[in-house]
Amino acid sequence: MILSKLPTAIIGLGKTGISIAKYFDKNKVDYHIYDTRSNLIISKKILNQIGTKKITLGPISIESINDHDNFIVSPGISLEHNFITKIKSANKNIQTDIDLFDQEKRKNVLCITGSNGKTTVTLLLEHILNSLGKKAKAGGNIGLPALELLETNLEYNILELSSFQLEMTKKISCLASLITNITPDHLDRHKSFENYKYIKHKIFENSEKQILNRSDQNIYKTGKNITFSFGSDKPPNNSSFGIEFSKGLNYVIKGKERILCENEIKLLGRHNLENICASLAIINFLGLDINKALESIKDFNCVEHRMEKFHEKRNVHWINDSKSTNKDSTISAVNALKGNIILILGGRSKTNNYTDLEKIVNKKSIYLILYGECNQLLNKNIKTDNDKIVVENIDDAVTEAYKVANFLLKKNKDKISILLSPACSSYDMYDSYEERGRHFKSKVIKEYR
Ligand code: UMA
Ligand code: ADP
Repeated sequence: MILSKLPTAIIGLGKTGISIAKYFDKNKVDYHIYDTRSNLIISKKILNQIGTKKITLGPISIESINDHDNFIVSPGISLEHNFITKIKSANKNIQTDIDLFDQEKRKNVLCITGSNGKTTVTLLLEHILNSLGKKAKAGGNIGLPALELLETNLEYNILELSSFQLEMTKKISCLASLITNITPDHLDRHKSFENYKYIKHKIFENSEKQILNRSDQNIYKTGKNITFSFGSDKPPNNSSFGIEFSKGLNYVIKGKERILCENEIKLLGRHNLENICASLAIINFLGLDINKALESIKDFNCVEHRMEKFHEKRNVHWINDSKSTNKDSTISAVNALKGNIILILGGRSKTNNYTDLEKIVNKKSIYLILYGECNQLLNKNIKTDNDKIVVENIDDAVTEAYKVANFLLKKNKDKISILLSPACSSYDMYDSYEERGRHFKSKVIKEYR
């Protein structure tokens, strides 16, 4: 509830800011939008909707801060930003769109966070629930702002929440919540791993049920029961899910029973079996039909830019995993593949510590192509006797990867995977990981179809 005679300030004129403006228009709340980018080009559609009088671009002055009591802040804006510090020291109220969503008291809210696998679990859950005839929709970090979910009557509201969104959120109440896993990420913004872990755990605070990942030491076990848990080990009870490896194949198990084999699904890799376990743990908690859920999982396709096998010719398989923006997701990606692997890494680095990745590169004899802003840093930090080629950009990476593939084709008959799983953000050369992934795919299709 916004209780103030002054207009509410919305900070950020991106997807979130626009969704808040729409929500306020509907609820007749007066507002003013700020965006610190002076050169932001605002589309005609947005100008018509909001009007120039309600928008201020450029640095936010102290006078403007005094014009408001309440500030609704977009996730891209860090707590460290100097105007956030000023707003805080002026004792003003700071909230997020997720707080506004919470105040609507929607029933059956399911919240997902984690370092890797958020989007896959969120979309899997949406897919399973819809296949079971339940009206469910996913929003939040996945791209559709949370407030847009309010436009439809839903049986289940699924929220993918990032650490950016959770950081400034005061309260999100839900029926069940889940942290897929926690490994260091976004530490440039959150400063320490401890703080990042704390922010991720905020998702559990007002959740009726916490669905726990038993195998992840970074997820606090609160002492509450661990029924409806998931993990990569054997489950402790019949309402929990895990993974078992037998005779060359991985299986999803419920209690002691094998319920799904990796060769029955379209998703690649053991990490995706973990994502399936996470989704099934929620479905089981909701008391829904697990057998029907398993059937729907079998026709769930990979999500674009996540282990997306988009081209195959002469035993060379091209895979776009551009969403892999940290080294842990790249480790999962290479673990998912058999045969020869040519790995394209690069972009804007988030760390100097590539020890775990270096180990797996050597263990699996992976050929490396290093591109982008951190190509030299990767070259220095990943030591290997295998071939390592340093290039400037994705186009050159594709050309070099294909040369290595041709060399391998002459040498042995094993399957060859050329994998873009960069372990770094895309911001050195692209606006998003999607743009990077699309560029990669179009270059490959243009040259090697
Ligand atoms: N802005 C400022 N000052 C700043 C920073 C940003 O004014 O210091 C302005 C920008 O100029 C821009 C606006 O804020 O106009 C953008 O806001 P935003 O960066 O919060 O982005 P939105 O368009 O609102 O999108 C956000 C999420 N973006 C981020 O968290 C960076 C989207 O997640 C999310 O899909 C969307 O809300 C809907 O909920 C994207 C993302 O990259 C996909 N997420 C990160 C990730 O997945 O790793 C966390
Ligand atoms: P997020 O939304 O958390 O970024 P995604 O589902 O989009 O997660 O997957 C991002 C990347 O992480 C993909 O490249 C994928 O290969 C990898 N990944 C997905 N699920 C997991 C998991 N459970 N554990 C480790 N890595 C994963």
